[in-house]
Amino acid sequence: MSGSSRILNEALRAKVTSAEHAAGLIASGGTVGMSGFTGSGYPKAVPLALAARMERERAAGNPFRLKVWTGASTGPELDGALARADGIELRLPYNSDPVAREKINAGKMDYLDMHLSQVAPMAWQGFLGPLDTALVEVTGIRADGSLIPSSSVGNNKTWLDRADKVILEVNRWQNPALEGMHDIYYGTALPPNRVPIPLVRPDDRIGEPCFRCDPDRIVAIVETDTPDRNAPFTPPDETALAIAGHLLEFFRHEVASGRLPASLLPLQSGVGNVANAVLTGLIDGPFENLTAYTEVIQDGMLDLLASGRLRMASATAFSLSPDAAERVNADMARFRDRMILRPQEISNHPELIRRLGCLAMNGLIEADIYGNVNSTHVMGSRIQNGIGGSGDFARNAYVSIFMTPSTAKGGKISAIVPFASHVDHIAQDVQILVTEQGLADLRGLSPKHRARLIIERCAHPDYRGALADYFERAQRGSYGLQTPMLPAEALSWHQRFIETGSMLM
Ligand code: 0RQ
Repeated sequence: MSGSSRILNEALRAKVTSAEHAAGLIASGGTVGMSGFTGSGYPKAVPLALAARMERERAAGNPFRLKVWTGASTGPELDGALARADGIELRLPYNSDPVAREKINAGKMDYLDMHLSQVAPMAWQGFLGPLDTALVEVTGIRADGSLIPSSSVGNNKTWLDRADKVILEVNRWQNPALEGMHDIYYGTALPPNRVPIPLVRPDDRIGEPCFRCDPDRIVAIVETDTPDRNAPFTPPDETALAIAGHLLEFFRHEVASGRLPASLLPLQSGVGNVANAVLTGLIDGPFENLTAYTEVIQDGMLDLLASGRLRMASATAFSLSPDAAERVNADMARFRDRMILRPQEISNHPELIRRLGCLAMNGLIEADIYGNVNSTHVMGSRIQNGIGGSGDFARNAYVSIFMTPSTAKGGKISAIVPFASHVDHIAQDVQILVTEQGLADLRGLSPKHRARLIIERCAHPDYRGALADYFERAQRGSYGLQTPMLPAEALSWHQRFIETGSMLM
């Protein structure tokens, strides 16, 4: 594909228009399914035009609001701009934009935080209501009218199939060599017609490289040339390196004990400092021929691919720093055959994750002494981001690992608490807990043994004594002794933080 236009289908080329015109085709009160996952592949021009229109309409006394569905997080031109214009009535399934987060926590925007694998099936089941418009970024349009996906796949196939009308952004900034990297599976169906998904290895291709889309439903096409939101990458700090060290030691031990093969099992990794440190650490580790069956390809994953340690990576999106994005773009031909981007209902499919035996590694906000994990809410009520794919992977993983620094906010918050103020992952879904202090292998342990190990291995020394004291007293004064608890005290650490700005006594 070359030349000035990436729209090789003549009939569709006639639908090219301005972002303002395209935004004018979207009616207030409707639902728009947008592309975008972890800051990649989201539409960049029409949402800005929509936000400008929302501001104008609001000034004229006609509030203009939409329900916005995506794959996961997007960028400031989408979530940031629409939230600032007070234009989002309901948002699902994941958000990390700071402006949108403030609106949600101020009660001005409804937010439905969902398991990422469940969004497309629920849209098909009809539980989420009708979908008026699909607004999807693509890399190009082939002569036969099929759409070359962009740097994320997310829920785009479902939005393109389900929406009454389709608006496309064709982004010239996306590397044309993305063509052929995607695997769009068209075999899903609702029960009772659902059949097994024929994927048995992370590198299996079971679908098509492009999206199909009925050209009659495409009402507008906007051409853009704008980069994805690529957040700069901070090198791992001491805490992240310590967590990575404990985890790599655990993997070595599991291989030596015969519980994991020498090439491990397909890796799933969250994003962020700690996850990147773990992936970087694997470059120097003894493991070869690794694979990844995960949600996003981030910097560390790319380094691991470049080192040859990682044979291939399957995901639904990229999430790269500007440097890494440049490296991928410059060397796409080399990377392309070793990366597969799939719809998120396949990248995060519980049945596939269980069958492939993924090693799931995710971050957390807090864990309690029994290993219940809160991934989403600060002090039980303030949403940070959302559950994302962590639930899809954690419950179904071969080994479910959660990792975090043992404190937050300069030591004023303990990440290990008597009782989690919100629970995303119940203790049964949390097998390994790691902080910079150490690693607790919770497999096969009853609640009281889990508590002793978590306090001893994972808690920060500033909080360890208070946790041990709470646990001892709970064993004497609890209503029952299966999972000892003092209800009136269990959330007192959070209350103290809310009142004094610190959990420290
Ligand atoms: O806040 O940015 O204001 O300083 O949370 O925390 O330590 O930088 O860690 O980037 O790994 O994020 C759980 C949020 C961790 C993430 C979470 C504050 C902390 C900071 C970020 P600031 P860190 P991370 C599949 C997996 C759910 C989705 C998921 C997440 C900010 O991992 O969103 O797992 N997970 N997806 O200060 C108060 C605490 C805190 C706290 C952290 N106990 N109390 N604030 N913070 N702990 C992959 C994808 O879905 C892409």
